[in-house]
Amino acid sequence: MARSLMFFILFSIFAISPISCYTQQHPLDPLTANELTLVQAIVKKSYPPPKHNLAFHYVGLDEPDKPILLSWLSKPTSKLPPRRALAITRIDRQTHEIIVDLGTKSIVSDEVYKGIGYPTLTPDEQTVAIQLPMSYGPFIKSIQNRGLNVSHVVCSCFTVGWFGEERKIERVVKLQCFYNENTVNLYVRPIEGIKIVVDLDEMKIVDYVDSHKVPIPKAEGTDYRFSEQKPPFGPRTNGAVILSKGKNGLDIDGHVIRWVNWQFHLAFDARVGPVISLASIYDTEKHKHRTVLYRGHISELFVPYQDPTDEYYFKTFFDCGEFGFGQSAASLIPLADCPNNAVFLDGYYAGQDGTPVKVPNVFCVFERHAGDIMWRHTELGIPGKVVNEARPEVTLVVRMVATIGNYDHILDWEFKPSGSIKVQAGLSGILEVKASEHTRVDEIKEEIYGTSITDNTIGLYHDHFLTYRLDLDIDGVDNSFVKKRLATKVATGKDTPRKSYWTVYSETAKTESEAKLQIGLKPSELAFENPNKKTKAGNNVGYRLIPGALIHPMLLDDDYPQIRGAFSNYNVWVTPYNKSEKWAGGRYLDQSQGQDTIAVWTQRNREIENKDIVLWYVMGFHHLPCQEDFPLMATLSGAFEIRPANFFESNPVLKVINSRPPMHLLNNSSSHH
Ligand SMILES: *[C@@H]1O[C@H](CO)[C@@H](O)[C@H](O)[C@H]1NC(C)=O
Ligand SMILES: *[C@@H]1O[C@H](CO)[C@@H](O)[C@H](O)[C@H]1NC(C)=O
Ligand SMILES: *[C@@H]1O[C@H](CO)[C@@H](O)[C@H](O)[C@H]1NC(C)=O
Ligand SMILES: *[C@@H]1O[C@H](CO)[C@@H](O)[C@H](O)[C@H]1NC(C)=O
Ligand SMILES: [Cu+2]
Repeated sequence: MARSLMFFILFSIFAISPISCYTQQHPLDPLTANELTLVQAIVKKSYPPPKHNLAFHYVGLDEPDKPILLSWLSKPTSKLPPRRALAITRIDRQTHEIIVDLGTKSIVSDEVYKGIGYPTLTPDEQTVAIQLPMSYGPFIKSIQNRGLNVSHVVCSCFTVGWFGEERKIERVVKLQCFYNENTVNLYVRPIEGIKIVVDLDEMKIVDYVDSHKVPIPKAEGTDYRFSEQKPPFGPRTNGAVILSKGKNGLDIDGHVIRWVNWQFHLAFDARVGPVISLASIYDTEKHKHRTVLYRGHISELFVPYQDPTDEYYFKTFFDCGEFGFGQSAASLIPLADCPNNAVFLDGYYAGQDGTPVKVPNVFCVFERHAGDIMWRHTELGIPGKVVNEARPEVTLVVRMVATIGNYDHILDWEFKPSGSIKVQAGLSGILEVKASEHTRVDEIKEEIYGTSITDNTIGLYHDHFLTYRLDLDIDGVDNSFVKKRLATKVATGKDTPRKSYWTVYSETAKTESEAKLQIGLKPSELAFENPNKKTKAGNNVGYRLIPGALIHPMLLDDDYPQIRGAFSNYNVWVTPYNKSEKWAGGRYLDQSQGQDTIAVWTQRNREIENKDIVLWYVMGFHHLPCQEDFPLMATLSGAFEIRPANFFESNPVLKVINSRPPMHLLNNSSSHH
């Protein structure tokens, strides 16, 4: 590999030094197409097909241990930390975890995973599996019996979950099929009454039952392509035209992104999509970059549907672990998914045979001029004088969209000059629906587990629990989690007419159990503080969590899906850093039994005070479908933010310098500062 021949002119984005130089490869860079090919070659050499049945389910960077990376960053040399890949493979019906050293081109370790659960499905095996019914006699007969044409049937793979069975030995999925005649919106036209189970390792149908018929919802009004719409049209909007053109202050150097006062590393991962590392912010008073986030990414998404009947009960999905957000990423559409000033980046993941697959435009990075106010004040209190000051909010957004079957998940990381990082998730795409005999709500007598959204169509109730892993390093590695509880106090003094006021009780969480919180129920502020660094006023340097899109689970604790998705039991968890604790629902989600969730890890109740700690934040939605979600839903977004709180000595954007917007876009030269 070229890596060993490379020259490095080194610059640490995490170091104190503001000097910026060119880096050829950063230790956190995702595997390149060449590196993926190398992993493929090395593993194939040990398990040559066709002698061995070999499939790659995940290949990604096995990033250096944090202490090793931090020490390299503090004193970068031309000798990079060892560059390694993790390959999760299925070889002859067993799951292998293979670590490959890309420098020595050798396998460092190869362990068979004998525990519960299976790796992420590959897109390739799903493509093959959904074709099986098309040549399966009983299925063709079922379709003909319904008066349908097989050439308009498409199927989709659904993971089967776990419902208290003894350990399963087969890696199976269920297929559900849809009718896409006269529409591309297949998901709203399910063919009910057919159960198809496929063994993915054998790649054959192992169970088939045709139990009943339900009319297929009509195609009319389901297509969402502009070319298929009929009048009346509208509303008319200005589309994606925005004021500011060009790259602005954005500097993308390999995977290192610098913008205004932020710098961070952006990597693509097949399982979770965007990974933000080493985010630090420049402090103009201290003349240095200060660390905020060592590593942040979505960890898991749990989507339990609420129809407990035989055909739908198993729909309790884990989209990152079962399907992979990165390998399900869509290519972003310029001027629609991202504005005209966006810069697009590509991503690579390993296909099932190990060959790199390119996802063009997997990320876009753009400066956002949302028209919001960063800060302002009008002062009318000074006689004979009006002071009117305002500054526009300008931010940087990193975006990826993961499309898992019917749903589109828009993942945004937004960096604000004020020091905030806003993490937003948007949902769009198509509802999961069930066909029904009924055309109107008033005909329905039985429980339908959803909303009747159009003729013969029920949008099923479900939840989206998104959990994020944020390894915060607030101005240093060791931090504490401080709960600032607000409580009403009775005013007793004789010198006040007030009966009450509120005050704050701070409590530092000593162990993991003290950091498991359902929030939104009682007023509190949650802070991540560096107890080893103080402001001039004597406060601990810190960041605060601004929660959003709060959600609490509704299933019983001992219900099987909830055991598997136990990370949704709390909105906030704080754990001590452990490199292998990345996936809140476990590494092997397909048919998992909750054996490896954050609820299990935290039973150790480890100490978290003044340690390298990790925040896990769960946000989401109880989705009670409505008619506007049909035939395709407008984006529903939720977000949380981490925001400086006693991190800076004072407002860090007081002295912001805004450059003028391009003159040719202004009619009047009235913009000034
Ligand atoms: C089924 O659909 C295909 C493709 O549209 C068409 O060519 C074929 O004639 C149809 N078959 C029947 C029996 O309608
Ligand atoms: C890291 O986490 C894994 C999984 O919870 C655990 O098995 C391992 O012992 C942990 N390592 C340390 C050093 O705590
Ligand atoms: C600004 O200029 C454009 C192009 O010359 C013109 O179409 C538009 O009406 C003007 N807007 C205003 C508010 O004068
Ligand atoms: C904007 O341009 C118009 C037409 O030239 C002029 O009458 C007006 O005074 C200008 N306004 C400002 C604020 O410069
Ligand atoms: Cu939903």
